[in-house]
Amino acid sequence: MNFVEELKWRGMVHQMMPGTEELLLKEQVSAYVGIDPTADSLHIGHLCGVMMLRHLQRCGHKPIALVGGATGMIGDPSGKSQERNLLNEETLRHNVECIKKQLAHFLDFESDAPNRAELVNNYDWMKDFTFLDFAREIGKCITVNYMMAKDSVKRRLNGEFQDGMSFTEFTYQLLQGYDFLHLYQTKNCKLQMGGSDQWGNITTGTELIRRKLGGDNEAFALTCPLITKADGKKFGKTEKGNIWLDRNRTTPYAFYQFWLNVADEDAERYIKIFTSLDKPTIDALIAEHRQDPGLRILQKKLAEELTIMVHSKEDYEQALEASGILFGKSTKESLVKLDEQTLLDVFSGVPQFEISRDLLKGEGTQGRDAQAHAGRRRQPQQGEAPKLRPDGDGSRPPRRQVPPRAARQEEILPAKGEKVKR
Ligand code: 383
Repeated sequence: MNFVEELKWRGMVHQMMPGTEELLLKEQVSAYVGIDPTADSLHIGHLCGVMMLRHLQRCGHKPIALVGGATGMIGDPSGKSQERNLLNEETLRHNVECIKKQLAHFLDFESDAPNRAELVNNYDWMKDFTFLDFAREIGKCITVNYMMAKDSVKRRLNGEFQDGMSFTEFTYQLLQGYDFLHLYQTKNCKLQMGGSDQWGNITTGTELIRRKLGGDNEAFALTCPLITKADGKKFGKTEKGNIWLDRNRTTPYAFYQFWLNVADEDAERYIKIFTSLDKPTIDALIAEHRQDPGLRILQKKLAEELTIMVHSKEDYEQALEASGILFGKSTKESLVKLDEQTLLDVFSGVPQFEISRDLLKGEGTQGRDAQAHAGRRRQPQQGEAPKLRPDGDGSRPPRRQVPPRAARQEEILPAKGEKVKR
């Protein structure tokens, strides 16, 4: 499989250095993508870089995932209009470990295949590099003029805010550049990839390799477009914030729902980028979807593939079942299986009221009385507007009658905030 061809039909090539395609056709190439440990979980904005590595491996090349234990201590100014606060070392160490675990979901790090993925941490080679050595060996190869011409720097100097940039952040591109040089020398890694925001940093690396090692040493760069949304809003965000890969931050149910709710136009783009389904399969899905977009064939497939890849088959099945709850399609058994957060996610945006357990169970209490006695009716809060959860037929959840009797013990979900299905 031709990697560049594969990326092109998936709409995943933004910029590419001349010669990149030829190199990939000529030999098995080691290529890397870097991720800074700014949080203890990846979010779906990171997935484009991760998917580039995944497609690379499927095409027979060798992926290297770099976790930026060192660069995370500095903070990449690319795309940022303001100086960032530094994270403390303990947080960074914790984040590195969490991200490492997540990456194992996407790439084969275990097999004996020659293109088995590798995981590296730039802290390992940066920690003993002294400032003086760095300034003499690396800083000397690149001019300040060259560094100042990068967008990430220019934006701070001439941009709207013009609030400048610390020397710390200014050095970032050189640190990332040095990683590329290091991986080029130690792992014969000739290609660095990333989102389009990384082009400047990646090319500082290819330039450093050329200047440090001489003109015969060529390294390459390939970036994918930053993911956008058809309505112009930011990709990967909901009212509640980022969509994370960690289930404690974003439940598999909320994750599943996110993909299920993307616009038709976006679904066509995302299914190519974020799944490994091949072209004939995707083309057929798109054709089928266009015949009756109301069936949401693409969104359902996208949500299924992503939930299984990031979480698991069981999580997908649970999310599917939970999605049926508001449509009266689920059983009591499936309700009881839900964890508390998923239950809350399912009901977010649905009008709620508070009621004491005693009143709910009370002898002779009628459901309607219970509702009348209920304290404050809890209206959806800001950002919790009732949402239509597509379940395929596009209909609203049917309105159900309140049962005119007290709730039986087994109908009260244990330790789950006492939610009952009415
Ligand atoms: C650090 C050291 C390297 C090479 C890269 C890095 C990290 C890089 C960066 N990347 C972003 C991040 O970590 O900041 N300087 O959040 C994001 N990536 C990927 C992709 C993306 C970029 O991890 O465009 C989105 O996810 O490149 O913003 O030697």
